[in-house]
Amino acid sequence: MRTQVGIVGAGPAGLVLAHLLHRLGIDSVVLENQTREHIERRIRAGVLEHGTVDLLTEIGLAERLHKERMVHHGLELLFDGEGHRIPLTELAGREISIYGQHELVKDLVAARLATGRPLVFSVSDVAVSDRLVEYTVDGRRESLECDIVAGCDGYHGVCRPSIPAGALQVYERDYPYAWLGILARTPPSSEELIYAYHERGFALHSMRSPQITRLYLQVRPDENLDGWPDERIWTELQTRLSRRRGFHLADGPILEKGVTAMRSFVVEPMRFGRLFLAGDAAHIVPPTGAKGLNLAVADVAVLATAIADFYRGDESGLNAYSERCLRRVWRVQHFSWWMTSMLHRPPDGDPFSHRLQLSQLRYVVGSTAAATSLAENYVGLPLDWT
Ligand code: RFL
Ligand code: PHB
Repeated sequence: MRTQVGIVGAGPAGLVLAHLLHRLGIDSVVLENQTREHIERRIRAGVLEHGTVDLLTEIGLAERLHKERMVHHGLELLFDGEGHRIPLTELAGREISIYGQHELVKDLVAARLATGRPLVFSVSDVAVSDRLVEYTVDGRRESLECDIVAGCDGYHGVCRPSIPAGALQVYERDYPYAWLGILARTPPSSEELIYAYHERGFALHSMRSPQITRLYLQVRPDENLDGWPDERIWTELQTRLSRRRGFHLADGPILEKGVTAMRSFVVEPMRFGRLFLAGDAAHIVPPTGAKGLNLAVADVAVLATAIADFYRGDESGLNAYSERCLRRVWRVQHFSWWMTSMLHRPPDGDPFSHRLQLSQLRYVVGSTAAATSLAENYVGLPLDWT
């Protein structure tokens, strides 16, 4: 089989890239190692930047998103028992949207299938070289020749490891904590997201819809879910989200539970020959800034334009791809690391760090300049930001 662009991975990066290319008249084949059901049920991100929504709208993929999203104009920082609202839209001129990543993936899969172009699920033993992707499907070994391979297969994918060691520089940082996340059938207890700094650890109140709440707790990196029966989760959330005046966290049946590791990770360059890495395959941010999905979309917006130029005989976009993406990647890395460090309790409970964190939080909520900086990064810098 032959195609112009072989796309490995049907997450947000791979599927949005496939659409952008289709609109530019460029053919692609998308290969995914999971089933359609699996990727459409996988609970992950929830916050879409304004620029991400604009791009999806421009390419006709946002019809259901506009009907079902929850538009937010602010968020709350909670510490010392008091909540402080950061008015995002007032400070940064843009809003954010709450829309589950799995809902977006459903929309993207449906739109891809409607084009009639290949999206192959349940592939296995994927092997990637410069311009060739080999894989097994239904017991058959297949070869896909391409001009370009897009490695959109996430952090645990095969594309990045297929690049010879030594060709990539790796930058990474692990954090001494993780997030225990739950999805609960109960209406959100607040209209906006609440990021809470508490002496027992960070907690986050988020949501997916007027009926579904998404909540997170800072836990140890090796935390075992068996030690967290539902009752303990609710008690801990109540404690960390409590405040001096008037707040009640509504509980309800827990629909999903999971522990997510926290990591900052970047490889440079995001390219090896004609293999281009995009999204989580090239970089991971801790979830505190709500940036991973948005960064994946920003990468493929740059890649699609560069590929279109390539087919017009101009390789300069492909040559500049990595550098252009990495500028945004590092800005977002810094923001995500900063939010993470400000809001999580170090495991040793170091009192010096505690005082620095409180001081930083008071500064952010007390200074319009500091709050504006948070707001500008949180709602997302423009897609063409360099
Ligand atoms: P994905 O979504 O991991 O997609 C990669 C796809 O590749 C497939 N795959 C393979 N396919 C073929 N062959 C192979 N060998 C393959 N190996 C893997 C996988 O099955 C998958 O379908 O990467 P992509 O597209 O780069 O998208 C990145 C985002 O998914 C990720 O950054 C976000 O989910 C991160 N994230 C958040 N991002 C936000 O922008 N806002 C948020 O609010 C937010 N919250 C979060 C998050 C991630 C979380 N977890 C669970 C990691 C909250 C959490 C808890
Ligand atoms: C989510 O709703 O899953 C979510 C929201 C904000 C974050 C991370 C995750 O920073």
